[in-house]
Amino acid sequence: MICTKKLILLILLALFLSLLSLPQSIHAGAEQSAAYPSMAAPGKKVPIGNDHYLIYGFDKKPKLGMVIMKVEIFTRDGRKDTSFEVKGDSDMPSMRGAHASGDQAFKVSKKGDYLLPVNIVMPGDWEIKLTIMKDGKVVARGRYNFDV
Ligand SMILES: [Cu+2]
Repeated sequence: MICTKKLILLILLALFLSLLSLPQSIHAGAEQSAAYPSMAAPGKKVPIGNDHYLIYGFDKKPKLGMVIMKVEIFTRDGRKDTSFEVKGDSDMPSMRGAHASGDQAFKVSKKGDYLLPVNIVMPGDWEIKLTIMKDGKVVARGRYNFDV
């Protein structure tokens, strides 16, 4: 008798725990996006803390194939600053992981631009997540969503 009761209790507990963990997995995607706030449009100033801002853009309007993403970082008074590390992660939100590039480091050009090739492999919704680091610490994150 006691054994059956314990078993029922265990099953109820397991059911309860599985219900608790369900909403977490559903919201995982939203939380991930929240960590990367949507940035102002290409060409607009995006603040990095109080003393810097960035402006990002592309070598052409993103379309199928390779596009080069360009990020410029400026001090508050408008001088270029190349002392940051910039990483980009491109993916399609509607099919997360299918074309995820993972975090890729931008390379600093002679002109002091941070550049990263982004491979747009199919039409649809795309997202590029930026991570800005200084001295090994994350100082800002942002994302840009667009359709191809
Ligand atoms: Cu896709």
